[in-house]
Amino acid sequence: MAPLKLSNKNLSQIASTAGEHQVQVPTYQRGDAVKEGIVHVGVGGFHRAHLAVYVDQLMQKHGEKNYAICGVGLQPFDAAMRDALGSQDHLYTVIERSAKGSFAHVVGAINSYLFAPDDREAVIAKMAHPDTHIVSLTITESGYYYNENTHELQSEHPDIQYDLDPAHETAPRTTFGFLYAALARRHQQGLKPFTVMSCDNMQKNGSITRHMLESFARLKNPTIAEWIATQGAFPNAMVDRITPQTSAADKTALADKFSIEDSWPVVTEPFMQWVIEDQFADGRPPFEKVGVQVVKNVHDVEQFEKHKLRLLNGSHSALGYPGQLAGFQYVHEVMENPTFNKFVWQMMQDEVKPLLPDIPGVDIDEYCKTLMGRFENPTIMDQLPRICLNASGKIPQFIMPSIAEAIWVKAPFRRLCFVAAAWFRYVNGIDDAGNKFQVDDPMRDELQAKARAGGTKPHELLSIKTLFGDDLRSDERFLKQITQAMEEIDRDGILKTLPKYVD
Ligand code: CS2
Repeated sequence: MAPLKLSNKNLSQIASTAGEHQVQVPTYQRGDAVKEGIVHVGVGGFHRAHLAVYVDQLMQKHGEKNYAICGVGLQPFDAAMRDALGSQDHLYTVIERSAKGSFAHVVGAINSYLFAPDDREAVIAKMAHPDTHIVSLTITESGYYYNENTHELQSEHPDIQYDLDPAHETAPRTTFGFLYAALARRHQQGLKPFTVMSCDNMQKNGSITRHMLESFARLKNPTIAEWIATQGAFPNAMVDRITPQTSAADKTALADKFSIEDSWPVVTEPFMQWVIEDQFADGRPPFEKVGVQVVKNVHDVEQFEKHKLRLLNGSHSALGYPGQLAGFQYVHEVMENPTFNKFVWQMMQDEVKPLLPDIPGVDIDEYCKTLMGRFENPTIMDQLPRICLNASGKIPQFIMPSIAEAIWVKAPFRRLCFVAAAWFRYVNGIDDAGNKFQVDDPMRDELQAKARAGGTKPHELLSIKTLFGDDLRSDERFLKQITQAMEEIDRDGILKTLPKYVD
């Protein structure tokens, strides 16, 4: 049977006449029958496999009608998502893959989509609308303009400077420009501020969002800044679901196996987790009904964040940069190499785990074992270039804090240094076989210039103040270990060096 184009009209037929496998479809009301209580900035694969899936379950199983999602794209490249979703009534398919097989379900939680470059005012108006209670974000680390060294807003950044200009108040570029404009309007209209809910992979993501937005607002209007500071809410959260980039083969497989024609499905793993602080300024959906861990204590969220960022994302970095230099393409392929497999396990067990706090009810060894299984999942085809993307926002979050703490308590960190050294090598964009690859990073030019100037010495790269604090640069033990790893990788390549870092 020819695949059916995903659309409201075809939904029931898709459910009843799917190909080899059954497909679940939304049977809840959408469109004007629901309110769009969440405006989400940055609709990529992760959002569509995570928050939107939780909201879909609330709508499907619990009759939720006040928190459908309006997606927002701020970047020119978001035009592709606008067109894909727009062509299929904002429906899309989530394909979960594991050894047990593939399961597909159609998600209807995204009710509409606004592309800011088309109409910036429409985005501000939507955020300011009384039905909007939450503005959620997956804008990646670089979207926060956070200076890792000073912990302040990069207020001199040209994008921020542009948005601070009163002439651009109704046509901003950055997330903070939009949030500010919409909040100022709500203030003027006597509404409550919406909750700003970061779903990005950053330690203290909520607190950072608060600090950055308040700093931005202070530079615009102290009264609004004060209102945000006292009335606003910025929950911290740990978010987790491995979501590779969708490939052409994924679309074909969906058409062949499930008879669905979807311009942009999402492939993901069965596992999903979200731990969020219960801090909301203007109400929230009953997330706990669909398995979200909503916790009262910010300290608890921070512990979960720390575990996840340092164990999961840190290990991804350990597979990503060295793996790509060694010529691998996918995470599971790197895991199939016995030396890499041991390396990642030993890095987690011997260097990362000892620095982490105990969380009541969490068995950290079980957590690490589950991670190994998730990394080994061959069915999701998680691409190393995805893992390596935007490293300047990742390594300072996922690897450097473990090194800094290990220095402090005099614990081992040579494997972590190997990963940092591999990244320093990676920024040159040439693998161990001499093949060039694309380095996708907002700081690429600066990183490459420093890497060239520094050769096998780390000092030049470590002098980038927005990424690395001063402490690392002056620690002899760290400098010795990272220099050694850089020299070894330069001389022998990753695959010959790696065994030296495995017991
Ligand atoms: C990955 C994450 O991009 C990365 O560095 O480690 O996208 C990872 O897949 C997610 O955080 C999993 O929750």
